[in-house]
Amino acid sequence: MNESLITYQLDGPVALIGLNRPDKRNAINDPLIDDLRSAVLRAHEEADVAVLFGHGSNFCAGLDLAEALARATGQIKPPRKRRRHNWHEVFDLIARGPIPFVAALHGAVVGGGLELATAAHVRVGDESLLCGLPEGQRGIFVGGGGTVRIQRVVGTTVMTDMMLTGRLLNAAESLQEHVVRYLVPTGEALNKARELAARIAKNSLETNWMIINVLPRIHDMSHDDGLFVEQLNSARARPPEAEARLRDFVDGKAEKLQRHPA
Ligand code: 1HE
Repeated sequence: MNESLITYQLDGPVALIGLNRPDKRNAINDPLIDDLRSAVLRAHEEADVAVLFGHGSNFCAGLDLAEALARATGQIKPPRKRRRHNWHEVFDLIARGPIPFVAALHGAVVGGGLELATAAHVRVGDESLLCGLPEGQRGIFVGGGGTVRIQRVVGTTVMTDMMLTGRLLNAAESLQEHVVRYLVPTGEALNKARELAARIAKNSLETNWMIINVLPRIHDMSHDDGLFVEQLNSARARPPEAEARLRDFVDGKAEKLQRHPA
């Protein structure tokens, strides 16, 4: 893995994955997507939760427009064999893999950056946040799953407006439109994301898997199919881990539920 484009660090059960191209505002080019893929697969192997963040003053400026131009003008030749990793594949590894992802967002989260962010399961933003979909201004279209994921998060009305008018969402609007669930002071998003990741890591890994893999699929099913699939998965949540956790509660050894600050 090219350590300069993606940083990777393991902090107990939590993998910290950082986009590390701050001079280009973490714009996503082919080498970065390849390195991101490697980091995500590594996290799948060795972590229970991952945190995704951006180095520098922005989370991610989206598609590398210079690389896109070079490709459009034939300066970058398409590979003879398709080697380039597809954004859909990599973002699906995040969204539908074995472990939850928490995204720490700040500064620009635009275009493909917003598509990447919405592949994560829990999103934290700070007050510097600015979310946008400037594809219309660049003469291109979303290609990292945004029509599916961003539309689901913010709804058709908001996404259509963002794309047609170029409207940017500030931090408060990003919270209102569910782009983020947590809003913290500038500079605090990564700390908050790590705190949430540590909390998520205490859950049953099996239940975490079901939350991130079963919920989105049931969302797309009919009422009847959804209940059926819920029943199957409910029956999966069996011993030994469930038994141990249930026994801890019955024996008074389990942590009591407590309110955490939002
Ligand atoms: C870039 C990119 C980029 C910055 N590709 N190089 N994305 C966009 O349309 C967003 C374009 N970027 C911006 O609007 C601004 O850069 C920001 C608002 C994100 C940040 O502004 P600022 O003032 O902090 O930085 P800057 O001076 O504009 O940029 C610093 C450098 O990063 C500069 O390069 P330099 O060599 O002149 O220093 C910029 O060219 C470079 N840079 N953003 C390439 N995106 C699969 S479909 C997905 C479709 C999309 O993602 S569309 C959205 C594209």
